[in-house]
Amino acid sequence: MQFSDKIYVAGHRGLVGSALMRRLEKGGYSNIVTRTHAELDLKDQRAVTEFFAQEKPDHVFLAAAKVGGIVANNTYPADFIYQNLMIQSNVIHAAYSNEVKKLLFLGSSCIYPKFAPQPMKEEHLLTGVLEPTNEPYAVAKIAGIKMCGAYNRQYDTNFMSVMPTNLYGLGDNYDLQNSHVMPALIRKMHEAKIRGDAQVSVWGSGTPRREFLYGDDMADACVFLMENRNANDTGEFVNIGVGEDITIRELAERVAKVVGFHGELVFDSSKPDGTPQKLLDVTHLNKLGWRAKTAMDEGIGKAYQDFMRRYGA
Ligand code: GFB
Repeated sequence: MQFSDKIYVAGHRGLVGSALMRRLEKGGYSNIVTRTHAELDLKDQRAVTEFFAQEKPDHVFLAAAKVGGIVANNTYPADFIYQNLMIQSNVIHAAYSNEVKKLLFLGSSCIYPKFAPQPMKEEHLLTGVLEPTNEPYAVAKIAGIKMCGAYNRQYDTNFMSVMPTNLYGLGDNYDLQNSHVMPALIRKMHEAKIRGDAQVSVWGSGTPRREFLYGDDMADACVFLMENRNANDTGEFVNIGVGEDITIRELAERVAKVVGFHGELVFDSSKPDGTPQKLLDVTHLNKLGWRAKTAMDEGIGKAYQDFMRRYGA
């Protein structure tokens, strides 16, 4: 990726997309093209085709997606499969048609089977049944990986796919129903502290294990791969994670400490647990030359500061 190259960041206002913008600008890239959702609906094939023909980007970060936590996935399965299939199909095909030099497609660690061996290696894809709460989303993301691979095979394109673990950080979604666990806990604990509540409700049993990667680390990994690696080096796709996980109970305790909530955690068994464990094997990524840098407590602290800046009372 050259400094003069035109880079399209699809989804530049999202958690990963906004981190990509910060990382690219810091890295000296200035020829970046973006469109808001209102300006360009990525589900609209004609609009995407016109946009690519007009802008002719050299590099594409495909970070636009319909995303959400466990309950959002479970409540809006049609939206998750339809929107993601449309967005990624339109962008990947337009990237091929317009001779984009390199594209990076962002997936998710939920592509792996519900009971995949842990830590999950890239080779575990499609070796078992998926977790039902997010199966439609996972199927869309698997289609994205396979689409990039198919275009590389048939058309000799250079489309890479990366599968991040659970992400958190600046610009996250703090909606109490639809968000992921980290932002939900930050908000719940902050509000409980302000109100002086004695308890905070944590969904599920608290026993599922999850791995958390800071959004700016994720962006750094994506730019590293775009700058230094090609689809031939990455294989079908690469996991992006930290290589360590914790239980949801441990996560809640850590967030409570950072936020300063000293009350009790109450586990709500009416809410789903989802996959029992999601830990990525990051050997492949480490061999390609990248590892995560942000310690979890530091990352939670920065996310909390960002929450306070945006919503704080
Ligand atoms: O982050 P999360 O919604 O997604 O939930 P998944 C992780 C775990 O945290 C689950 C528990 O066991 C939840 O029950 N949890 C506890 C909470 N309290 C809360 C809360 O207040 N809010 C939320 N949201 N969870 C998603 C997938 O799975 O992960 C997506 O549905 C995507 O497809 C994403 O892959 C990264 O890790 O279970």
